[in-house]
Amino acid sequence: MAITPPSNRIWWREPVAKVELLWIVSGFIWGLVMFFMMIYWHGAGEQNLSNEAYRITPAQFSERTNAMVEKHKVREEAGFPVVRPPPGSDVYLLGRLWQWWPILELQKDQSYRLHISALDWQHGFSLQPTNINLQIHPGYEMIVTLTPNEAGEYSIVCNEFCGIGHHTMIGKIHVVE
Ligand SMILES: [Cu+2]
Repeated sequence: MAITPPSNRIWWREPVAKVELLWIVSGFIWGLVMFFMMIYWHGAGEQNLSNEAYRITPAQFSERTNAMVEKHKVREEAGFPVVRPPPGSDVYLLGRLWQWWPILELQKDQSYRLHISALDWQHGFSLQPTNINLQIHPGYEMIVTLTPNEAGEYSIVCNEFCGIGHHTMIGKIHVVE
């Protein structure tokens, strides 16, 4: 009981029992395994992206997105502009209540620098059906160098609860041959 002091006054200098030592050492080794697994899985798991993050104001980001849309818009789909930026270029996608804007049309096997940011508050970028997830904050842009390797229609789901219209916050990326 903590109410009475330990009988041995210098209680912290007891020898460590064998089982306890074994427990500490095996726990430590397992911790190391998990640590290096994180690094290994980053490369081998094809799931975590090597992304960059920079500060940007929502106004600046919105301006850049609008400029890209104006320049490379090819058509409209359900009121959303569909943008087909040239391969290798900087592509912008913004999250706001409650949409991912605009719709992107990318070419298979071409690389793009995809910038993603939020205009209002936190959103979650989740690319379906692949399992790619990014946390999107206002004030920062996430940049991912992306090379789509399969043609098709991808959905972007917001997976960070962002209010009453959260479940309607679905975007789209077309990957064409
Ligand atoms: Cu949301």
